[in-house]
Amino acid sequence: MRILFVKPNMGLVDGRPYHDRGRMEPLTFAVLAGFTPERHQVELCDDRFEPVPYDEPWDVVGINVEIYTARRAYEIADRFRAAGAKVVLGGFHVSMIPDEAQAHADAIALGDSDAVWTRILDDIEAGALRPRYPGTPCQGAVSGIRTRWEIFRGKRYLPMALTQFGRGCVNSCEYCATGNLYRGRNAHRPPAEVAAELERDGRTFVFFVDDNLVADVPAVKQLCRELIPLKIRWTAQASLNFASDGELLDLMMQSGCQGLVVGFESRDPSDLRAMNKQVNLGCGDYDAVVERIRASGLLLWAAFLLGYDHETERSVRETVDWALSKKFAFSAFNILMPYPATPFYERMKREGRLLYGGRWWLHDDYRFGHGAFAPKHMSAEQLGELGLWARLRHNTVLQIMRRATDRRTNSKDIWSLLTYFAYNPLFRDEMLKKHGMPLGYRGFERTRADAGLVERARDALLPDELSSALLEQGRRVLTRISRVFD
Ligand code: B12
Ligand code: SF4
Repeated sequence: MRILFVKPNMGLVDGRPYHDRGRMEPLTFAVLAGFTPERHQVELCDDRFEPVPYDEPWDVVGINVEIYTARRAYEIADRFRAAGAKVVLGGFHVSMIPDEAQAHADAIALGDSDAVWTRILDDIEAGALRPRYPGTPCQGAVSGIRTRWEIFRGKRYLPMALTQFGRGCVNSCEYCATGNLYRGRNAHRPPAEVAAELERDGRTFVFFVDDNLVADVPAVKQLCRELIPLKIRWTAQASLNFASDGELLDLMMQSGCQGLVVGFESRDPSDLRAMNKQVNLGCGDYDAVVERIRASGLLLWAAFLLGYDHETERSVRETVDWALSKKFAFSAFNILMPYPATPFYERMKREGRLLYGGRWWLHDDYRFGHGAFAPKHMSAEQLGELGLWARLRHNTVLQIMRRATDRRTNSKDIWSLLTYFAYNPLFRDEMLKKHGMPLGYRGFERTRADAGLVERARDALLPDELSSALLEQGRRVLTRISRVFD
């Protein structure tokens, strides 16, 4: 059979497809390709930068659906179904609220779908496709993965290989889709298998996409031991408790860890409690934890969640000032969003605080970066604007330069400095570009993003030409460095 995988875009910016220059390989499809029997022909279309081949004859179209891409995913699904292909939808959003996706698909796959994917293909061949395929539960070991990165050949992504060690998370934060889908469970691949795969493919800069790499500390220590001989560089997402284990931190550094995305989320203990973020509450004073991490030299990507019930305009400003004082390499100031089927979503529903009829991700009037529930001490509009303000304040030219001077982390060596300068302008540009974007394409061909807001924001920042020049320079050098390692 001819199978097409589609990674949908989010929407249109000023009437044209949003073009994300910071896009990463869609790992999902390298994993599913590995579970596709050899007799089938597999192709990938990344809607984020390629035209969708509607006119070609496909037997099966498999589309990944996340909350921000759901509208676009359904548009694509509907067109392929009208043309006669069997459309299968899967991904986080489908797993959280299956009934919505079912209306746009011949079949949906729920949860981890590795082995299930092979069965779906067999059933299509046998003319016995069922509407719904429950995935494998996240228990025991994750086995059988053979990541086929070759499906990305000829396509342009950031120069890093995505892979996954473990799935799920042992925590259950109120707002998080992962915590709810996996219900506090975590399972991982055999560490030696992951290392062998990276070695075989010669991947030298790796991003472990695990929601929380340190969910199983003994396992990740073993992974680090397996990675040491490979002499690669890697990054990952990890919960803050990694910093309390000296042996873990040492092993991470020895095995090539360059930096971590870490969720600080809030500096207010009451809000951390409301989030059910026990893991952060148990880490003690943030200043002391950050000092410990800084001493190791890791680049930190600090993530904050704005909008919990004690949040005020003032607390947002204080959070940004605190982040700046820590000179984090990167910071993400995400606004709290009600993801369906999470306890936070249900609470907002009970309290009558959901906006856009509770289905913001499909609503004509919703725009990327805007709030979708009524916060306690501000309006949803204010929350969106404060989020944008926080990102801008962290990324003015002065602040980017000032943070770069941290000799213990951001400029501790040439690699760190180049990474810092390659990615800061890139993320800044992308963040501005997509703010205010409508989701999906249909009906928005001529809609502009929040032009006024974004233009004002741009004026407050580094001139575009300079940021692009820095970016290109950084990219070129990084590419050269990665060639040396290859
Ligand atoms: C890596 C990652 C990113 C990367 C991007 C990766 C990329 N290639 O572009 C970065 C950091 C840039 C990112 C950004 C964002 N992300 Co993100 N991301 C992830 C993360 C951590 C891993 C994704 C991954 O590669 N998983 C590994 C693969 C193998 O697993 P998988 O995709 O789940 O696929 C399996 C099954 O779901 C299923 N499946 C999936 N698709 C399909 C399709 C078919 C046909 C079939 C049969 C099966 C199937 O089979 C696969 C194998 O078992 C997930 C969390 C997670 N655990 O998945 C969040 C996650 C997907 N992101 C999320 C969000 C919200 C975002 C952002 C909006 C964050 C923000 N505020 O800006 C942005 C926007 C992304 C966008 N769409 O443009 C949410 C989505 C929530 C939801 N309900 O949909 C998640 C679930 C995180 C969370 N806990 O809330 N993200
Ligand atoms: S620690 Fe992170 S991945 Fe785990 S449940 Fe909380 S927010 Fe989700």
